[in-house]
Amino acid sequence: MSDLVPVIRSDAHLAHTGLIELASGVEIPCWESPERVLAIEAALLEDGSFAFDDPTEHGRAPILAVHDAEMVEVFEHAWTDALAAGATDGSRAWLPDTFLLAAYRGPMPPSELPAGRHHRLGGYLFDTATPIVVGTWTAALAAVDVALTAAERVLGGASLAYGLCRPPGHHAARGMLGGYCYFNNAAIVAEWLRREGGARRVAILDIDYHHGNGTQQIFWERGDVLYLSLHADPARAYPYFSGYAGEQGAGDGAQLTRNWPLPARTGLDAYAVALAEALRMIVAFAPDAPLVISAGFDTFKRDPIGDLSLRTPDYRDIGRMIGGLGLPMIVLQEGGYAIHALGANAVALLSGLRGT
Ligand code: Q9C
Ligand code: ZN
Repeated sequence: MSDLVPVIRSDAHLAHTGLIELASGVEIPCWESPERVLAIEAALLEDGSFAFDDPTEHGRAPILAVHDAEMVEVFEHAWTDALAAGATDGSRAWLPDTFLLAAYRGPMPPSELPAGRHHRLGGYLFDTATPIVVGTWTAALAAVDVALTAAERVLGGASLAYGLCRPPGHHAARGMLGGYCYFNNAAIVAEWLRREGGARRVAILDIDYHHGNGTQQIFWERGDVLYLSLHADPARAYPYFSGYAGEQGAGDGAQLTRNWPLPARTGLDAYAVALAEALRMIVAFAPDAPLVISAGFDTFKRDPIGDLSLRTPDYRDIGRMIGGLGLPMIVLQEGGYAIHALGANAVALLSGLRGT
């Protein structure tokens, strides 16, 4: 237990800075900022139990195993097309004017497409929280490499590895970006464990404050991937349109999605009851791969966009509960916006997971 925990991190995220986001129609600084990762890195370094490493490149195949190829292409070229068209002077993030909802065309056949891929991006967004800047594509690719490199460390024998992903991933669906997420790092790892890691059954436990709509969508009909999520009740919380208790998967994936929508101000006691249920489902599913954990600290009592009430020491208890499964674990960073507490919360969770 004295082994250092591998932490995979990259500087590529630093160039992904959106500047502003819209909150209830008001322009505010982006909560999802580079400082989040810097704060976590500083705390892990200070703790001394962690060994930092950069990711290795895995190319596009693992991404295309999960995401729509056209979406990936449009995302890759949105920034340069916007620049080339004079649609941005490069000083601010790009966001499309229009979002292509199913209701736009109704009974009409699909329309022809605009020439610029920055405009086409509007066919793949579900909110305004995925700003595109010059470093966004590179950062999103690096976050996937961070996640896959962490997975490789665990397959290589580490009982726990932490992928310090930024941007996060769990709101990105097969053909849709949103919620600060571009590529679904956790889903890509789960699919990669199936295709390249020799696994037959992979479980994903999502403890971010928000429902992981993207991960749920990607594996909705899959009999080989269990998706479990504890999150704020979407009746009041983002992303609003998924994460209700009745959503439990379909087809081969029937009963292999499960959601625990939580009331405002949920603290450790009620959280632990839901978590224990989720852990029992993981045991029953009997994964033969490392557990993939989508870890968000926006469940923290003082998170600026959350309303749950977990405190720093609670993350150690949560970690101990999950670690009690005895499964190897790949922890991937999702949300968490209380910058001053992110480092302590990450140290607490990871310490609990490794049983200290
Ligand atoms: N006023 C993750 O935590 N906007 N994404 C919320 C609140 C988007 C959160 C607005 C929140 C996305 C990975
Ligand atoms: Zn979140």
